[in-house]
Amino acid sequence: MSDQKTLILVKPDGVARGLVGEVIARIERKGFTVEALELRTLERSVAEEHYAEHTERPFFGELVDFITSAPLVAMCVSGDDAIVSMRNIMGATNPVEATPGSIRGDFATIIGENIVHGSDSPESAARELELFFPGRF
Ligand code: D4T
Repeated sequence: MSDQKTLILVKPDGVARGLVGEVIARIERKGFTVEALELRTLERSVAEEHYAEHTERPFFGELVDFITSAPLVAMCVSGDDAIVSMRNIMGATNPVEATPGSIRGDFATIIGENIVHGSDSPESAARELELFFPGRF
């Protein structure tokens, strides 16, 4: 067990559908803490850096278009093994494979609009938290 911090995003589809409260409720119900929270529309440069690992993928352009299209909610969430645990709460990337009871399993149908993002490793969490909340964590 280790105390971890992770970057969680409620993506533009989740904000537009009014699911911010639902996502936060699940985070808090689990026993995790919201350490920082910001509603913002992402600049293209930040989105491209956030998704840098996908630069060569065919869906990269659409991904950046989508994530910058409207406001999102960025959060730093902390708690015991928060990185893996939040990935479990979110469910599989593709909502078709996401278990019912997970956020994506309960609220999403397509991979391009899968409601939430969560860092996938301690290295990603450190990089992403610095990108969204520079100098704070
Ligand atoms: P994010 O980063 O949004 O939390 O997603 P994951 O960490 O769960 O999954 P990912 O990095 O593999 O994908 C990033 C983002 O791209 C979208 N996507 C992904 C897509 O539109 N088409 C695809 O084929 C894949 C693999 C969904 C999430």
